[in-house]
Amino acid sequence: MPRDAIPQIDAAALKASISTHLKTSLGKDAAHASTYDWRMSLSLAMRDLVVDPWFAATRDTYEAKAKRVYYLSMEFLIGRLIEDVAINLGVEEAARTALTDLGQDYQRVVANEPDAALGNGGLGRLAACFLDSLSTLAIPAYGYGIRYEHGLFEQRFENGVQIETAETWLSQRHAWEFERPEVTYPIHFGGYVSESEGKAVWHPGESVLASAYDTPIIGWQAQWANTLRLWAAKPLTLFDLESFNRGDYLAANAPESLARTISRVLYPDDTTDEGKELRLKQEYFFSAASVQDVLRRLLSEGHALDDLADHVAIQLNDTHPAIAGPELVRLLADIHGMPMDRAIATARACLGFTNHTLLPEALERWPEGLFARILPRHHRIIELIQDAHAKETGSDIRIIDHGEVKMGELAFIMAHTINGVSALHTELVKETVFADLNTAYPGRIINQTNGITPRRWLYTCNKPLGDLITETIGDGWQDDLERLGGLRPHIDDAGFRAQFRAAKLSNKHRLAAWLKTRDDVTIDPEAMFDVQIKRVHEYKRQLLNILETIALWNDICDSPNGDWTPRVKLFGGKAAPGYAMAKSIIHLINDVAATINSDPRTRDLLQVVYPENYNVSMAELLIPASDLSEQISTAGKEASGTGNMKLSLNGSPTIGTLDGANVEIREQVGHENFFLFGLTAQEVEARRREHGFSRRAIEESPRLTRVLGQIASGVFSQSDRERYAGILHMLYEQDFFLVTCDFDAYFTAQRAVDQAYRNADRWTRLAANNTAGMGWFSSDRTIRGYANEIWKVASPRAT
Ligand code: GLS
Repeated sequence: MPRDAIPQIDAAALKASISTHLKTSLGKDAAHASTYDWRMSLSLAMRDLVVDPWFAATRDTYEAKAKRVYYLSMEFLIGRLIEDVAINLGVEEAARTALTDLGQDYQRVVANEPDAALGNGGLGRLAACFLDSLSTLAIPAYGYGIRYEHGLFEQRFENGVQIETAETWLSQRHAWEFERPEVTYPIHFGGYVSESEGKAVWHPGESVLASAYDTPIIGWQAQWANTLRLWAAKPLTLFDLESFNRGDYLAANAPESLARTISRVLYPDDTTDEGKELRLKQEYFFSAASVQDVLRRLLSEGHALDDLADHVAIQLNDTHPAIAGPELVRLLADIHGMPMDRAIATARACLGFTNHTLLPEALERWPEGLFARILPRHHRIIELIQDAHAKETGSDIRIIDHGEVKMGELAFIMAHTINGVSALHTELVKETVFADLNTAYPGRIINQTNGITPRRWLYTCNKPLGDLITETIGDGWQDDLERLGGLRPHIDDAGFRAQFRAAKLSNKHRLAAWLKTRDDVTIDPEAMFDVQIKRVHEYKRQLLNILETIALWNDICDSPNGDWTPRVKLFGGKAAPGYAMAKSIIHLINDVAATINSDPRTRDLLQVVYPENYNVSMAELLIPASDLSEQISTAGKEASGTGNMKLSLNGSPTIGTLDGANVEIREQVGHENFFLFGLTAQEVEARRREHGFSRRAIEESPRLTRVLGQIASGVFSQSDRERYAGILHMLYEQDFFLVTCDFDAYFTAQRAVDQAYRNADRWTRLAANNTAGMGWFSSDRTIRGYANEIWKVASPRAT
């Protein structure tokens, strides 16, 4: 590795660079600079340091003619970058000192950066962790996505009800990106297709321009940097001068507003498919721009299109970019003249597809009429793909079926490899959503269990624990996480356990202080911090958690002198704006919080806290401070989960079901260090078929009956008996996610947690065994799996 590419900079040099940027890039003098000005100056000074390793990586890739990975994703949930970049460059101390010398507080400056929230949840954050690992492993790669003007909405609570407002991260300059005005591609929609001399010609109805913005993604110790290329939609013609001259100003602006709409806002839901025309346009917009970019690069390097798969691996992050398949076929066949059959085979040889969910409502389907109107040529190409598939396999599975274009089938048929995201999920993919296609193409589905980057999710966000780990087993675990196993022998050492406890406690104090400052909420760091942070969805069962909270409250009130374990139940997460049931669950949690938190009988024993606007930065505070990780989804529904990995890695044991990656976490950390409860995926399926199962479960549980009675009688809703009628009706009549059936088992498991927590020493062993056992869940391991088994790529730096 060219170590000389790694920037060497001390505090004095960094300070000089920050001052120069303040003056020449921000146009401010220090006396009048705002926190924003300092933050931008620091970011630009650090961005300068990223450029050399970035160039070196590009040079090495070109020289080695290395194969590149192209990760196509509608979402990249990045969060803040300052600390991430500082840590990877190894300049955090220098930055701290430089800012202090300049009279500024590093932490305040860091906190000024808005989260880049270009994603909804796990799927988008996974993409961000993958970028981190790709750079750390020095694998040549591009992330391709959309430069949304507005990221995921901001959440407020008004009387407990979620209110959404637009997010505005781009109202300030984005410090990390480089605009590439020269990298643009026209993207077409609509119109019609004509044939001349056996060649199809697409006459589009409207067109926009995709314009590139590049953010360098620096890897661990600045050995390598890849590019995240985000596309912004711009008008092909900025302005309709003729309309303007006629005085029709609205019409004059039409081309611009049409184009800007496409990259304006992130769809705020990842588990339901809204089937909206704009969404299809977004998907095609970024897929088409990316694929054109890939081919341009390939040709500029002098490669032949026939050899595409030797140089290019395209990964489809869920079905959202599935249209990249037909687009690639269109470019190869229509534009470059490749015979259709060969174009299809050539495209397939470089496409991989990751499935991230079994929820049927998330599997994208488009009304055929809409699809054909917006993408007439692709509609025809998909028919040809379908014919080729039928010929090849003799299977009658159709991509276009009953008037719908099915993107799951399209992505599957166009990919050489399909992967699930945890062992259980992959088996269920084979048995359920893609059972028929699995028979038609045996062996095409493989597993790649998700992972998380330990740089952000331990080393950076949890300094106390990181320091203890380094002190105990030495450096090097940050990019070789399996070394955490070396902690195991130390867990028997009382001194180590005391330090482990102290690290956790200091993180809890930090969270408590933050809550006090931001929300004026007081929590006791000595209490157990019981944390459920994730999108709010029925299948994730925040409802189960809050019902158990009410039952616990009842029990404490009934036996005030019992040996109770003080708990703070922390919730964090947003509901999709159109998801009424999820919003009602949020309302209930907030209502229960208001009631319980003001009860003097239980004040010191039970508290419910739901800070507004959960995001990546809040996760970085909550995760290190957590004692207990709630992973309580209905078995068979959570494809993997990644929050489960972050919490366990940070010494927070799981209470959870046998779902997603929980299964593998439990294997790795040891069954005795995991609080298991609930029906298995198979039992869930069987139970659902039993008539009246939820009524029976409620009848059989006096605790649950009482809780539901309290909600019905308005105990938590100022006597409003109607407020939660929807939730109650759902639980009694349907309960698709089996909240009622798992209630008692969950309550019992929670009491086992209480008991374990009361023995501080025993709990520390549990927590430390979680940290020690989580090495396998580094996203470096996951990316190695993709690189070897799907992409067939290696680092040009590999010796
Ligand atoms: C998701 C799943 O719901 C998560 O279980 C999974 O961890 C994540 C990344 O694979 O993908 N699928 C989805 O549509 N949104 C997700 O977060």
